[in-house]
Amino acid sequence: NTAMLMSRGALIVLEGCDRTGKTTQCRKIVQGLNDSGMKAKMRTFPDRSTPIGCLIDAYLKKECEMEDHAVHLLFTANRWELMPGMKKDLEAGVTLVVDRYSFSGVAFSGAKSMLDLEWCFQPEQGVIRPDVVLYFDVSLHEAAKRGEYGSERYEVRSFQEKVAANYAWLRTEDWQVIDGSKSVDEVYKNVMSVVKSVISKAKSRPIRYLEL
Ligand code: Z5A
Repeated sequence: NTAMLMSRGALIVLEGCDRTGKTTQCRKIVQGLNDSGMKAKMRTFPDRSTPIGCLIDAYLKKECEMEDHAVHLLFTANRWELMPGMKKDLEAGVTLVVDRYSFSGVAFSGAKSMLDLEWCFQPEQGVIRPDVVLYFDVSLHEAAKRGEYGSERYEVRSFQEKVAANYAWLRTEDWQVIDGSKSVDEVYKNVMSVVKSVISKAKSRPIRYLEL
């Protein structure tokens, strides 16, 4: 019937500082939805598989240097290049579960002294607006216990503190704070109840776009 044809997938974004469990939960959510017969796919930003993504990968691994504004725009361009495919999926009824998105872009670049948060947000305007942002809250102290920070750029405690403050600046009514300090299974249970209600609400709502 027409209602079925028109129902779209939901855009579900997971955000948070390092080691808060985003990737673990993204995988579990997609698996859980697929197991219950729902169409869902995982997406990760940065997507290191595209030509722009290759430049970002080299930058994060400190294989090259790049000017702060320029690399910020590459992270954003990496989202824009994937927008047509994501829109197509949503329109085909596929729910997208996304590991980091525009908010990482603003929170991380904005933690650099030269970049202003509003400036960082400008080029993100017009990307598809998430139906929900699940913000994984874990104290930096707790997160650090999950393993030493790696060797990639930004994996430094003082930097992560600034990132956390920037996330607070970005928070809107689209956000749901998830207590990521609980066990993997408890977090999954809490997250899934939000995800299911968001998917059902998104079905009849048109796709919206991000604005400042
Ligand atoms: N970046 C940017 O600057 N601009 C942008 O636009 C975007 C990103 C999109 C690369 O990201 C960097 O790019 C990132 C932001 C910046 N910089 N940093 N730093 P990335 O996605 O490749 O970074 P990350 O390294 O994803 O992963 P992560 O954030 O560190 O981890 P996570 O996904 O949140 O957590 P996890 O991999 O699921 O789990 C981490 C560990 O904790 C692992 O050993 C798990 O087994 C364990 N874990 C997970 N859940 C639990 C619970 N509940 N309890 C105990 N232990 C747990």
